[in-house]
Amino acid sequence: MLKVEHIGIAVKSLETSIPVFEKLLNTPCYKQEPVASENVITAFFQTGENKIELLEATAPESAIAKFLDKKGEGIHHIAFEVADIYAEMDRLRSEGFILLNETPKKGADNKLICFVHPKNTHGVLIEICQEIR
Ligand code: CMX
Repeated sequence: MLKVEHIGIAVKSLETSIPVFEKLLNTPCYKQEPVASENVITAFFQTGENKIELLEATAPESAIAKFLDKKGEGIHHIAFEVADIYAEMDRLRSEGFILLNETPKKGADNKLICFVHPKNTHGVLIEICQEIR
């Protein structure tokens, strides 16, 4: 994997959390983007070569709504950039990891994404992502 691309943080409200992260990171939120297929709205901050993604649920069935109910606000996933998401999915499958989608999905910020189940990664939800060119 090439680098940590972003860290996803589950929040109850983008309206209240964006100003906090703008102050904390001393940089403006550069983009808000809904991802309808995931029932979330995202907000992005650039920190050096990595990003922070805030995630607010837009429906009760959203993975973010379930996470907030169970664990409360906090780090939701770590996303790694990969050069070839199809090859990386094959590699992870062959190593016995459980992928949460069969084929890459279109995620926020112009990315193809795939999630790895946290039960095989010591409780950390992992995303792999590749920029769509
Ligand atoms: N990090 C670590 N563990 C997590 C987790 C997370 N983000 N989300 C859920 N879990 C754990 C739960 O605590 C639970 O653990 P226990 O079995 O020990 O209680 C287990 O995973 C199952 O959780 P659940 O609440 O029953 O939830 P589901 O099985 O319905 O779903 C998961 C869990 C990870 C499969 C689901 O959230 C998923 O498919 N996630 C990938 C998609 C996603 O997260 N989308 C939102 C972000 C989209 C984006 O970034 O654009």
